[in-house]
Amino acid sequence: MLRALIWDVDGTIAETELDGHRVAFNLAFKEFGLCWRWGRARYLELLQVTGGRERLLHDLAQRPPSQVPAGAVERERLVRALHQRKNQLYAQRVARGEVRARPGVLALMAQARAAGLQQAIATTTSRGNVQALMSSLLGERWRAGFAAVVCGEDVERKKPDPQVYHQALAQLGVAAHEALALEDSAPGLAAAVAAGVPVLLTRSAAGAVGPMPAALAEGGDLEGEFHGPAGAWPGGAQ
Ligand code: XBP
Ligand code: MG
Repeated sequence: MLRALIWDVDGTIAETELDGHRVAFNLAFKEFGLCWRWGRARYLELLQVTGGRERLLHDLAQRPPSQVPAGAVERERLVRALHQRKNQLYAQRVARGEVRARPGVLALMAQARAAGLQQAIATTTSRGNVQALMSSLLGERWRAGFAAVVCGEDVERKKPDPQVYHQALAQLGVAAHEALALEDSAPGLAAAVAAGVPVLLTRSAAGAVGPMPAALAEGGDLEGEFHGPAGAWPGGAQ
């Protein structure tokens, strides 16, 4: 029996990546006097690396030595400062209402609550970003509607590692097969599947490309039709 919905954040609840985090990163680079800019195509490549700080470290490792601080400590310090500033700039954009929920998300959250399902968040993003987005979408009291909120700071290994799902399931007190995950990306899908949680894949602008047979069902926005081995869902599920 289905007892809980577990929500990914970036790409699933809102299209936060290309016009949210990416733009905030570029603003932070500019403020720090760096000539770096991440275009949309480059950012789509970089999304294979989950976590903003990890993404930045990965990008730095590919830059010519003249563009990055020589020492590992200095590099780490720069990445930390850039990531912190990026998150401030991202939160400001969100607070100005520049990031909206994807179609069908708020309706499904309300339906799940009315049906007595528990809800949780299992994300790679920082807690401050989750707080900024969810309070912008649902109001300051949003946290009361979620039995568990597991974020990037809570795990040692980010998605595609299943740790974030293991923690969410433990806090919800449900078995993996009693939950349904909503994910938009390959690393998110892999994390949920590795924890044994079935996934409804809601493809986003920055998320999954190509066939994703590990998903229980897949589609675009949540208000549309989903398809899986059992047929179309929710319209014509067998
Ligand atoms: C997606 C991510 C995040 C965001 C940035 O997370 O990889 O890292 O791009 O957030 P999910 P931070 O889809 O699991 O929500 O900069 O705070 O890491
Ligand atoms: Mg995602």
